[in-house]
Amino acid sequence: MGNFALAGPDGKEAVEELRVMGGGHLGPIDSSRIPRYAGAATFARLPRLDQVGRADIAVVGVPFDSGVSYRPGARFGGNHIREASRLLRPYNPALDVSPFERVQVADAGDMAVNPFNINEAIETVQQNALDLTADGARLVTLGGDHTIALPLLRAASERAGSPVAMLHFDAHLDTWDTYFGAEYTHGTPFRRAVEEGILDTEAISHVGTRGPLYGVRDLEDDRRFGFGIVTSSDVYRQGVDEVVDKLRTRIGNRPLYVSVDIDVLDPAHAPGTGTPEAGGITSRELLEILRGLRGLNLVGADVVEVAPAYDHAELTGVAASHVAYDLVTLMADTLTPDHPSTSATTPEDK
Ligand SMILES: [Mn+2]
Repeated sequence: MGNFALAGPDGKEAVEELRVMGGGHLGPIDSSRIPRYAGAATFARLPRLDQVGRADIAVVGVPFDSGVSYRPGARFGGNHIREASRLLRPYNPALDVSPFERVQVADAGDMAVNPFNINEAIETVQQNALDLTADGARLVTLGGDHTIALPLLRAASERAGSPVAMLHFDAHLDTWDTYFGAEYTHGTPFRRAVEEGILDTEAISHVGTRGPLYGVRDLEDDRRFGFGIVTSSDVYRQGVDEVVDKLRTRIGNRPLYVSVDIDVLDPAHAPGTGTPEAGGITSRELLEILRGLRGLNLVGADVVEVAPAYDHAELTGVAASHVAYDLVTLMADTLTPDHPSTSATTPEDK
């Protein structure tokens, strides 16, 4: 019998036999039996949502970049991240968690958003996010440009039943008011979110910001909205542990949304993005900060602004896929808090 990577004569049945199973959950395609580079890509080679019926965590793409102000191309980000995620393995040693065994994780495919009408696209993302979370699933969204964070936050706060805390990893504030008179763009989602009352302004922070602004007023406005700022320089000068302590103190046990604009990374780590800025954090620093969020009530997350046309050697795709993997792991851990650790190692021991 030939092993067909996706659809062969034996179709779905054959593929499901070739998946890693654990904890009663259908896991990734077994890469010891079907090479990692074979077949159509889903995130981490996980099953599609329609193959499992329901998921505890759904990874979903939003191929939309009509809100960008500089280089376009993030509409191709989701599939680029999926392609780069083929090398992810099922056990996350940094957190001592096998996320796909803890809970059912599945790839929900892409939302079909209108590229010619930003307002309609925002409505579609919001409605699709509500539909996907109606049964209690949590979303990790692959962008797409940062415009999509606004409807995703609306859905997250509706599901949480309250405004949500947010950690926003980005080179930029994304709290500007308008561009060319447009209110809904990739540089304005978090000002709109504050105006709409869907963020808990006691617990919102930017991490990794840097680069020139229009004026000091940008920072004054941002502070007035309630944002705390950990700049890229702060991460370098204070270090990951101090930064994590500050962030955790501010967030407490609130429902937390994490939005990762891949341009938070230095262009050396993530060249494939639309508005690159020199002097960014490293992918190691980003992953370490994320891992430091363990135990917080992560209700939703996105990884946005991956624009593969500017990528080299899949650098940006690999970074984004690992970020998404750690976000999935944190969420799986949050959803199974009483799960016994498989070893004596805890993050505190490191
Ligand atoms: Mn952004």
